[in-house]
Amino acid sequence: MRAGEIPRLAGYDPTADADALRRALDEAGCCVLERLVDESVMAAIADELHAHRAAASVGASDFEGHRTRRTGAPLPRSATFRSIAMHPAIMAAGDHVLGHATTWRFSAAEYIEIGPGESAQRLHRDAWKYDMVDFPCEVELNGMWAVTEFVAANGATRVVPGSHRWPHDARPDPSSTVAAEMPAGSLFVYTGSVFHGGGANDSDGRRAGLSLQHAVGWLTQSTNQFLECPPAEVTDWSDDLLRFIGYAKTGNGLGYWRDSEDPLAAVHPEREFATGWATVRPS
Ligand SMILES: O=C(O)CCC(=O)C(=O)O
Ligand SMILES: [Fe+2]
Repeated sequence: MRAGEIPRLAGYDPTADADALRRALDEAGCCVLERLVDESVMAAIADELHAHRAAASVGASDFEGHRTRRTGAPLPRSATFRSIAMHPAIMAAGDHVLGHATTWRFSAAEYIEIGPGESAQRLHRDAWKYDMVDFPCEVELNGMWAVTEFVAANGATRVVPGSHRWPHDARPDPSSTVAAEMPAGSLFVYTGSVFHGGGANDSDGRRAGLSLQHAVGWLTQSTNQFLECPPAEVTDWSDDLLRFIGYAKTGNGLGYWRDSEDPLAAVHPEREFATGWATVRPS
């Protein structure tokens, strides 16, 4: 791993690559996992989401991009996305970066298409969304699936490897970024404290990616999962996925509902769940 470069793994083998992934996240705050899934998986997700893109937001702000289309809610809209939302590489990265919290969970995902002529997004830390609090720990583990190939010319995410260790008031120079270039089906994972931003698209094609956010269980999720994935519409989803998107208690007295009930009981009223909100984590 060289300073200033994005560490890379050829896919992710949980036995052989776990240490290298953890080292990459510690030292660079990011890693590219090349060809983690077949391109056809990405194509299937794009197909499922394209049905919704006509209504999606374009150019809502400078930050969101005036030539960038953002289609939300891939979890309820794409069964294929649901099948990779808990990919072992994501779980390993999240456990490493956010394992200090009682639980960490899915926060949001967005299908981002950067169109020709788009300029570079302002460099930022994703964790700034939390009122720019200077947290003493990592609070987010995020990612970007390459739906199309990502190259510098078409707007591959720009990143400053190692900037997760910079002080709170440090700001990068755009010339210090490198492009997270990767073939379709690859995943770029990065912590909420790494400076990055969407790249300028100087090509004549679209750059499509699926942006992922995950956060510790004690922070608000970016998108409201209980509105996007309401109980009556998720009865056939796995418990693991439901827990992962927020149907779970966490911390010491967070996430319960009504009479100290387990939120999963809202999806499955026919099943028995333990009640009580105190101390999920053994002391
Ligand atoms: O589109 C990209 O490459 C990055 C987008 C991003 O960082 C964001 O919207 O927070
Ligand atoms: Fe970002």
